[in-house]
Amino acid sequence: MSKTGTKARTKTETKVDRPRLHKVLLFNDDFTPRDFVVEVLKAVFRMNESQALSVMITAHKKGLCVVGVFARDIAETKAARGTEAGASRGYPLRFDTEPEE
Ligand code: TYC
Repeated sequence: MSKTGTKARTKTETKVDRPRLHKVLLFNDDFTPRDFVVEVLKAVFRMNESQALSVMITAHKKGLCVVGVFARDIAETKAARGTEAGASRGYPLRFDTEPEE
């Protein structure tokens, strides 16, 4: 017991880190048709027309756009499906993933 009458206690906590979420990024290019980008966003990311248009236009104007945030394996699968959809038609469309801070 200290002079103040308080007793030192030791509390043991086990902290479990939540798995980090990953962003899916869409990159602009000069060749993939806008309509095709919109169709891929709707098919792979289950976006409606106006969401897909807005993401496509942002990537087109700014160079890239965050499409969404997902658990790592989901993000990687969606990015690969989007990139493959473009490649299957000969377009350089590119999606990639990045861990969230
Ligand atoms: N820049 C392309 C064009 O003008 C359209 C486009 C938009 C391509 C977004 C990729 O991520 C992209 N046809």
